Amino acid sequence: MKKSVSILALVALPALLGSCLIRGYATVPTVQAQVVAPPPPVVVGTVGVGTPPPPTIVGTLNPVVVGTAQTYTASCNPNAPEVLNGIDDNCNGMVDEGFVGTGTLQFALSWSSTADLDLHVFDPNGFEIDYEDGKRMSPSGGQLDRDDRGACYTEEDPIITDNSENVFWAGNPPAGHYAVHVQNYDGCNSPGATTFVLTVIMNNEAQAFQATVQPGEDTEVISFDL
Ligand SMILES: [Ca+2]
Ligand SMILES: [Ca+2]
Ligand SMILES: [Ca+2]
Repeated sequence: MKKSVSILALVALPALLGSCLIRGYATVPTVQAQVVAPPPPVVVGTVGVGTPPPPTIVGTLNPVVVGTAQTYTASCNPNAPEVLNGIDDNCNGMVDEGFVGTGTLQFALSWSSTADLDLHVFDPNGFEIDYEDGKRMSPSGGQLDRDDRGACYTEEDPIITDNSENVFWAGNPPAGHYAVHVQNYDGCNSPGATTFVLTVIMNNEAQAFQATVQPGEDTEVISFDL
């Protein structure tokens, strides 16, 4: 009997509650929703705006003189115009900017005879950058963008003679060992030794070296590790 009562109570209770709930819903007042516009986004930084800073090599340039080269202090004047001559005329840590490529790492060669000197840069991967076709640009990003043939130029190969050559990395050069050679490819009416200046620039800081090279001679001038 108790079970019957309990069952009846279970059946009846939801009905009673349901009716209460239905009446309760009917009395709930209508809520007027208010749509509020979200606040405008706040710009915290300037990521992606403007020109990114140029890459900077982490490390110190400490070239080691391999042969008989001497350190060389080039004269310059901050008020002087930069001209194409393989020298940093205006003391801004870039050689011949506006005429040749500059960057995080730059090698500039200049000389004063009629000889045809050649700049050779060996990068850490063993790639030799020089004037030859297929060797002017290394897979690591180094590039020889100026070759000069001294007085050996011909009508078929009329290269203006400013006695300067240039190799540069616009981006970050690879870490490792670098070696720089200068070759006197042909004296071109200069039978004796030719004096040259090799300038190395890293992060706009230049170091220069002076040496001589005989016609037909190839001399390693400096090497260093980055
Ligand atoms: Ca300069
Ligand atoms: Ca110059
Ligand atoms: Ca040359």
